[in-house]
Amino acid sequence: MTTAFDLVVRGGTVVTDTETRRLDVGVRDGRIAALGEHLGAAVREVDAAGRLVMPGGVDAHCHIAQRSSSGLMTADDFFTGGVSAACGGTTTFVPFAAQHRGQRLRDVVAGYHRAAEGRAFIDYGFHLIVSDPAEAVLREDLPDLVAQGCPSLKVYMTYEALKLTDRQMLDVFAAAARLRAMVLVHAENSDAVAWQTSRLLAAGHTEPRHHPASRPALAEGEATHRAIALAGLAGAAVFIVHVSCRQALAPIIQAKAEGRRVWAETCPQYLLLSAADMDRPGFEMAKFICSPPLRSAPDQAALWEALSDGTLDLVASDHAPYRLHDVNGKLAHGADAPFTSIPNGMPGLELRLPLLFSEGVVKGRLTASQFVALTSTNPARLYGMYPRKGAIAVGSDADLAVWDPDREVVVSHAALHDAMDYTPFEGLRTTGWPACTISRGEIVWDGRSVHGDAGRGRFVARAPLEH
Ligand code: DUC
Ligand code: ZN
Ligand code: ZN
Repeated sequence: MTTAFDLVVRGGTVVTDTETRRLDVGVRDGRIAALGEHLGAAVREVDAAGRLVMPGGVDAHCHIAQRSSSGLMTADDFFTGGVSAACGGTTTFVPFAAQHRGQRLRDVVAGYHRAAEGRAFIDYGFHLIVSDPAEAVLREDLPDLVAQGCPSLKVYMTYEALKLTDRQMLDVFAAAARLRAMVLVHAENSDAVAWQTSRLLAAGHTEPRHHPASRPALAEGEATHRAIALAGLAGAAVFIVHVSCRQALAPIIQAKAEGRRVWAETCPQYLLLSAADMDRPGFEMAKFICSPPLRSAPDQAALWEALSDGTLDLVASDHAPYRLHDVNGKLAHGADAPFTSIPNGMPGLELRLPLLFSEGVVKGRLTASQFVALTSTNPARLYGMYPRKGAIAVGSDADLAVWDPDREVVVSHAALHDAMDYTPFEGLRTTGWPACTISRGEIVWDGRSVHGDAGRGRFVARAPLEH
């Protein structure tokens, strides 16, 4: 008997960013070949009765095989990070190719391609990080890299080794506008953070618990306003990453009301955790050091509202994996190091979808279609991958998260698949978990085991913005 399909996901409820329907999904040659009721036979079948069938997650912000400016390598590479992402329902991610000063961006990206080839487990792209916008970088490297499928770059307004001046930001924005590239901005006022930090240190407040106070919400709000203003002056599209507080939401709301080309994300840690979570014994506090820092309950409420009303466009993990008990991680400067020298960031690739589903959809803050938009369709659209990614449509890559909406899981790092030694969400009770993850038609996670080899993931050349 000849079979029409390589794979049919049968009897599930397909959820896209716009609709929810009972449909079978037929897959051939890694792509969706048919959608309909009672599709014909397949070589392989996935019984999706009682499941939601959603486009595989697209994580638009994560740090993989990235060396920090102080020389630390992230714990996850393109294999471990990709496996972890897949086990959480994510089938594409876009980590950063991070330039350090003095480097040519083209050489940096070539290095990240080498790190990914032969290791990648899921499909991937690269955002660029520009810390040295030298003339050759803006005039030669950037146009080439955008043409090669990397039409997005991040700039920092803080951190001595990374930050750009306002004038440099204008140069980058202008170059990006010419190339129709998206500029992602880490928005915190560097001088305000430095001033506040020196006051805390002078008072002897060096423990990790003081890290949030050193990076005030006002500093994030001011920088967000400035980034949007500078982007507007240069005619560029701007994306504010890891929005954590009401002060940063305010200028985004205003800019969107004015019809400006401004988009923004938040991350599960800002929705679910607060500075109060740092109240732990000893060095354990360091698990929660990230920048911008964890904020307050009213900020969490404002972020949920901003997800629901469209002020925020997507939820990314900002997976920045530095192990807790590791001299190549949070312990780089010892257990008594001041908060200023503890590596910033926390893991979150695998839990991004389960946490947002449980806290968002199950608790009634988001519809299932909003969940799909925020975790898959919007990032695919904004970063030039739609409808190849982020869609359940004939011709799209067969990237699917087959979701068990009822499965209850108590989060435990022991059950996760990254190369980390902790999760900041340990012990959290969740409802909804991927039953199966399909990447280009291959079942890479069946709810118990991982299937597939390092190197199966492919680079996704992304398209620039349409205008
Ligand atoms: N910014 C990020 O995007 N991730 C980790 C730390 C930081 O400052
Ligand atoms: Zn950042
Ligand atoms: Zn980040």
